[in-house]
Amino acid sequence: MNVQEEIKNLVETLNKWAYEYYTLDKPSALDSEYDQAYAQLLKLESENPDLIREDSPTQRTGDVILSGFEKFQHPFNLYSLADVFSREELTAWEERVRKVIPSPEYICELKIDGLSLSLYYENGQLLTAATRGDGSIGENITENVKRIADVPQTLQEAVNIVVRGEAYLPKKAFAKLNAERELEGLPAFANPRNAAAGTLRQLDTSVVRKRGLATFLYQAAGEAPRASQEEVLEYFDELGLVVNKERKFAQNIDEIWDFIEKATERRDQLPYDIDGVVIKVNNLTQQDELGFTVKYPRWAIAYKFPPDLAETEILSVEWTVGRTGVVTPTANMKPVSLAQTTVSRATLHNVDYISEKDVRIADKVIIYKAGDIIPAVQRVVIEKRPVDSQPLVIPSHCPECNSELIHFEDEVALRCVNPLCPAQLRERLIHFTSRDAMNIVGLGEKVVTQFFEKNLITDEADIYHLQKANLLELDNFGEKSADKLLVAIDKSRGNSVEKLLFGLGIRHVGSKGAKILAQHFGNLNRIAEAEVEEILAIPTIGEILAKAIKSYFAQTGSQKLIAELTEAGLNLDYLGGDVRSDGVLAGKTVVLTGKLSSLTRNEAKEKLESLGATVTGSVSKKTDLLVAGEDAGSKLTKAQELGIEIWSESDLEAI
Ligand code: 0OX
Repeated sequence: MNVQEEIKNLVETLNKWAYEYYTLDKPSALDSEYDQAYAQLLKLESENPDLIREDSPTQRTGDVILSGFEKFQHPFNLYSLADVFSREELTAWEERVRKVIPSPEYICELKIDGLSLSLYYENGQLLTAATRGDGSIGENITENVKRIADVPQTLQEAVNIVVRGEAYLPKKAFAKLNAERELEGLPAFANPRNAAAGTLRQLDTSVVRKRGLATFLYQAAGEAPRASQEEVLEYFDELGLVVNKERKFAQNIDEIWDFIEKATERRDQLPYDIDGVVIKVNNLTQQDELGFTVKYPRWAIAYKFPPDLAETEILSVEWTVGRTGVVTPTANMKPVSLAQTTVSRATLHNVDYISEKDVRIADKVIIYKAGDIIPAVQRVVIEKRPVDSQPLVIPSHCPECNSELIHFEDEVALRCVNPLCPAQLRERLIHFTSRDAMNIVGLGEKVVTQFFEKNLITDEADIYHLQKANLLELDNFGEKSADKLLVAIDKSRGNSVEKLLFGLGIRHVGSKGAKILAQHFGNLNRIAEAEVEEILAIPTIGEILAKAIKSYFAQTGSQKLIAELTEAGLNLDYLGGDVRSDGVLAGKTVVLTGKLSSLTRNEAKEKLESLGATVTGSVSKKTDLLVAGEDAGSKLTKAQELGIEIWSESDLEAI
């Protein structure tokens, strides 16, 4: 077998396995077999780049940074659904249907609480994916949708078809994402739907891939490929598109209601969020007869679930200090069952929230799960408030170190600004060792807390001076675990610097921001010395972050810590590989436009980046250089107007 054939075989086998895994839910290969075949394909492709096939699974995982999303005009108006909230309203709709179609057959589907999107396939290839937008104009999110694992790049048949469906974040992926965001000091997403929406609007496609979005497709837009909704769904399944299996025929309102009741009961056990049930007339000719109102189809309706509520009592309010000094209130409540879990704590967010809700000790409150996950207070039952009730006392001093708390004007948060506050230090250390930061395996929250309590570490640099004897002082620590931890600590010295930068816990600096800064400057000392303007020259970095960096490194405490970490042998360079801080375009912001002939756009981008440039999508005052290929249009004109340096493709090649 020649290489070309071997590549073809591998691509076909891997695509088949992916189809079985994601669509049929019946994998025929082990994960390790898949990984092995994938690695072999990668190897052959890197040795024979001209034999890389468009349908290769490796082409789906390559990531890019997008500059934004273009508007997308849908060729058909994408209707949304009318909502009903009660059996009465639903019955009224069903009776209206019956006036036109005397004995309709309905199909009941779960209403997935995600984000509506449409996929455009031509000759079986995914060409474009767009959000619904206002139903007429959406956004082109093709690159991101290509990173959703269960969306086939190639259908099982080479057809032209437009499909609509929902992209959603499974509950498990949502919980994992929020746990990670908490570690990064980023606000948690309120619910999986918001998280899915935020993910689809990511400019860094690698983020989309990692977050684990999934889809359910439920409608053919434009000309229908089959005669009924059920047949359309079966056809989607044959094509390799994921359809929800939880659907049922119904002949009348009782059968519809039965499906709704069962869905209500099963809702919490489903691995994804649903917010209701969609009922559709099954026969597509009958759908046409019913037609549309100005906004909605008459042949379908959404029954929306009422929110789950429970009443309980506030027992106490606890204030905890996070690593950035933010002091957050949490209510302890009488345990109560809510949406199938027992709830005894609810976040009260911040001082503004407390005064807005006027929550008091001993109040009876109605609680719900924000986004079906996080318990929150909907309202106080004022008529049940005890007569002697008093507003909550907002602490004036830190519950851990007793220093005065500050309520900055531009913030809702209450802050402990004592840099030596033990709670902050402990939380900072936990953050420093966490996976996206220094990733010291074996040095999690419990171990850090023990070291901290035994006074063995007081700041980040102390971690690197721990001795085996210190480790053996800890509970459940023997020779083996001590040696292992020492190796993990030592290994972290060699991390690429973005991990350290993120681990320092600088306000507003998440792991992504840290990476961008590290890539751009190449070394921690260069970041520490950079002026706000220099940092702002990076297009994706805003003023808040730039100022936060400047003010962090201006503090003597930070300078001392960096000196100690340097002394302890930590690597301060960006090791990501391809970016050279000493390249001829180091620190320059470059835009590529027009058609290139000798390089692909990606190759040109890689070349520019290897010369130290940051490549962005639009020309602005911040642009240093425009590389213009053939037929360059408005970007070239704008660059000329702004007096920006312009290179041709051959200028770039000449370097
Ligand atoms: C859902 C869902 C949404 C589409 C256009 C007319 C009928 N969120 O799960 N919409 C539809 O169908 C609409 N079906 C669904 N299952």
